[in-house]
Amino acid sequence: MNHPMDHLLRTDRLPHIWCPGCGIGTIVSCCIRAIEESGIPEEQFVTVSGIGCTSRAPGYINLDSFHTTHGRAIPFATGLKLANSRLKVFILAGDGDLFAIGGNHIIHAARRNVELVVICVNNFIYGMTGGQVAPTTPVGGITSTSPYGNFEHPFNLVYLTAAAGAVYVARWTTLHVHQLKRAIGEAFNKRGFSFIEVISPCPTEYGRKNRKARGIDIMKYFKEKSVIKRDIDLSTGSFGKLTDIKLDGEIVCGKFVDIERPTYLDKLEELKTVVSISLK
Ligand SMILES: Cc1ncc(C[n+]2csc(CCOP(=O)(O)OP(=O)(O)O)c2C)c(N)n1
Ligand code: SF4
Repeated sequence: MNHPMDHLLRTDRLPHIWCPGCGIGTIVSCCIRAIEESGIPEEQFVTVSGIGCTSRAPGYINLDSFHTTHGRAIPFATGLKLANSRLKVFILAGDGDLFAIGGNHIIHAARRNVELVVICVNNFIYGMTGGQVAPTTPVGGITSTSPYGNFEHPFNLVYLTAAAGAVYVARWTTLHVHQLKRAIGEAFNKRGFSFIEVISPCPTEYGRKNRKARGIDIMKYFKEKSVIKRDIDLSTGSFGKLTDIKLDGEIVCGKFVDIERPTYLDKLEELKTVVSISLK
């Protein structure tokens, strides 16, 4: 029997590679539902990924899609947007991809306000390559390269992108499917750089080492520990209530930035006008 969303999946590529209990499939489902509900013609959407388990997602989505090298999804996507400003370009990438090797690109794309939607699958680890420590691994988290517990301070991804200049910033878990779908839809309608962090289970590499070996154990943790806060506005500097994610600690979810400011292409057009007038 066909599913109403089948036309947005490359069903000939299925079954997918993800482990049982992995959260990436849920995120793909939220993306394609948001596309469907957005009313924006499907042919305007393009999806780009880097590398890692997450990066397989665009391979399963039936849109124009590109699987680039580790860390380079954002510069590639920026090129697409600059070449054709009508495109709705969204990136699906891992926390390791976006904030380790590609860490430089994400802060500059946010600073420039390039119109992109970045959906970061944060599973607290490098999933595909054997569960190494990531820039998001909570302090004390066990990974294959931190067997006695991670001692490095992790990035708080929503602080970082808000501080860099993103016009839309939100965090949800894979438990919050309605909120996540709505956030992706809102981001598709923003002019500028949007960032959505999705806290997602990796039972195989992260869960197994941290007393949550099944996807359901991690979903229970999300249910018990996630707190939706509606009164945090990172664009005005009300940072106090948004704590870092600690091992087994609270996960503060919500929309933290939703502002307007000129995009990179707006500024470029403005400059072209100024230059053409001054050359006359
Ligand atoms: C330039 C480059 N460096 C390193 C790698 C090896 N590599 C492949 S996937 C990966 C980790 C990806 O982790 P993350 O982005 O968190 O994605 P996940 O697998 O957890 O979804 C690494 C280091 C690579 N493929 N290319
Ligand atoms: S290793 Fe982790 S992130 Fe990768 S497919 Fe398996 S559960 Fe998902």
